[in-house]
Amino acid sequence: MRYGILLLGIFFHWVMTFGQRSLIPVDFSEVVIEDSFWSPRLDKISSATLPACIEQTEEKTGRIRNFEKAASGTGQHEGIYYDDSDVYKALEAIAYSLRHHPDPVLQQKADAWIAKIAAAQQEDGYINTYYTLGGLEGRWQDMEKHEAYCAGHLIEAGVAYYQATGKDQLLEVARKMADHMDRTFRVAGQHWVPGHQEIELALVKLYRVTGNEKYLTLAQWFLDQRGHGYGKGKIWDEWKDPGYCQDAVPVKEAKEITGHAVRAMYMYTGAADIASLMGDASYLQAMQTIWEDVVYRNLYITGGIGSSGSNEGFSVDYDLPNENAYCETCASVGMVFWNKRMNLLTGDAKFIDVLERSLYNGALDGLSLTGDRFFYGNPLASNGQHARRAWYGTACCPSNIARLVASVGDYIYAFDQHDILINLFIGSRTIVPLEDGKVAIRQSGNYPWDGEIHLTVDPQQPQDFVIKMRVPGWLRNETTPGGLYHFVDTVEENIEILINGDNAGYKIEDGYLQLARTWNPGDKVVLKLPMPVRKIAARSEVVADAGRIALQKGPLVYTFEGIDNGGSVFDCYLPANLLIKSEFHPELLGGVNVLTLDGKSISGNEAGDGIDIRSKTLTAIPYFAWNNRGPGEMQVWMPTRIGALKIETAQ
Ligand code: FUB
Ligand code: ZN
Repeated sequence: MRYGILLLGIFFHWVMTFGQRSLIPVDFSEVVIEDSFWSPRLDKISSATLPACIEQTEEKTGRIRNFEKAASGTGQHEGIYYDDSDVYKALEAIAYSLRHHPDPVLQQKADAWIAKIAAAQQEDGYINTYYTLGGLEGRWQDMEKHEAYCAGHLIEAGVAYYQATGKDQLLEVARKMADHMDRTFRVAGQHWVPGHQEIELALVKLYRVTGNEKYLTLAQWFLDQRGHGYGKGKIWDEWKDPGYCQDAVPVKEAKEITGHAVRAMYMYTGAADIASLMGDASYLQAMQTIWEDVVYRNLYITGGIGSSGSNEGFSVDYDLPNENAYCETCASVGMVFWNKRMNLLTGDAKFIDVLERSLYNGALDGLSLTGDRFFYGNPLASNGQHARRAWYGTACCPSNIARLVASVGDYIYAFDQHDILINLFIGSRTIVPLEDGKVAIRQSGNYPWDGEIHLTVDPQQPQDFVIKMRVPGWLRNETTPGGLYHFVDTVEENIEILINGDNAGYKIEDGYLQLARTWNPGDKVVLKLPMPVRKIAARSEVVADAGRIALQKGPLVYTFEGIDNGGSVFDCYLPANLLIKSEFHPELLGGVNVLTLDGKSISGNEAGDGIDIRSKTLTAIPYFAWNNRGPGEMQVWMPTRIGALKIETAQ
């Protein structure tokens, strides 16, 4: 049943795609993770992050009580109007985690929550505890109120839980809500512009799993509602700022990124899905333009986006402050979603380069190494005022990073009729159903610390196809597409590729090393990606990074934390001709690579009429691992000259 439905979805996918390039993702449920970097993180999600989310959702806040009350029709809503979404996102994360860690107790907990959610659903399919408890007459009035957003997260959870467990109670609740929205808006011809996007991408998932085209049509309908002045509610009537939720112009006509970063990411994720499934090139054009605006002018080196706290989103081009960076965890998670879809749509590896940057840096930073502390914002410098927290009033980030990490299997492989794409280098196993037969793939290595990747390719019998292994941008001397950041030096290091022990010829196309041949059962590929430490500078327009460099090795951006550097990092700079030593420290921060370098520190001299410059050995750790030993000074972008030793002050 499960595979029948899934294959039906894929069939429609092919049929509707026509001539347009569109790849098929291998989803988390088909991938087994066996990786020295990610497996312990998946373990932490199940042993620490999910218990933390469950405790907060069920005991410390009223999120589950809201469903109980809505089912019984008595009591007051507790919390914020979008709190239902956190329950759904936690369930989605549980679903992904169950796939790796079967856990009957956790599954019982999820089943119990799902029963409560189902009991809270109205006869007509509507579900939202804020309005059920606050008065159903108020529903679907204020488009900012996140009803469709919560519905979207319900759908994503229903699909994931079904994929992970085969149980469809939550999926049925989700379908009923989707049907309710279809009747209420599209069929009735009543405009609705969701103030917070999410429903669009979720409906595409519902379409993929059910094969029911109605959900795809509704997804596109929601997308096409935007930009025509149909918005009603706080954003439009009080703030008079439709650009905040990307509603100033129709999606296909958008030329620049505006507004709230998470809303934008979720919307463009849905738009890319729709473009790929509908074969509609006009969305693609708009998204290429917007993507360039984000990546060429508004991206942090960590892959984070949305520098401004006031709108939780984008400000003007190149405004990328470090200490005051907002850079919400959810926005980096959204970058991962969107860039995956852009890659599927175009087959271009540059999107995975950006995805990888956001995943390993901006997003992963949102989760503590213990798994139970979170960052909402992810600054690139700190005076000691930033600390990870157990939870947030608006708690979108904890369950978002939980579901991303637990579903990392979603981002490793993609395929079309005769091609298998290896997008991320994560130890894992999967079976890819190519047109001429299934191919088992096994990947191993020690990424992100080391660039040697081993692949076993196992078709059932000799078979012709192409394996496309991504050659990361950082190896092609492209720090980020578009040149917002560039490597200070050009490194000419050669990739090595061995097939069954012999050096193999290759060509690189669209950022992929293409291995076309007749593959035999058990063929072995070894890819050696050199991983030197690279110095990065930003375009001169990025005032916050002027006279500074950042360091990167492989996909990881590094940072300097006070605790490793005698307490202070703001008095240090990196002189020219820097020698950098790189060494793995298994005992530090769960095992991280550490960079040491001969830097300089300055201080006032004893006479008080000048400065002393001293040599100082400086230590840098991967950015994602900072703030796991308490708050303190930190900065990613280090000055290269005394004149740049200016500390940003909090606004
Ligand atoms: O509005 C719901 C969530 O809360 C958004 O996605 C986050 O940015 C935060 O505002
Ligand atoms: Zn968030």
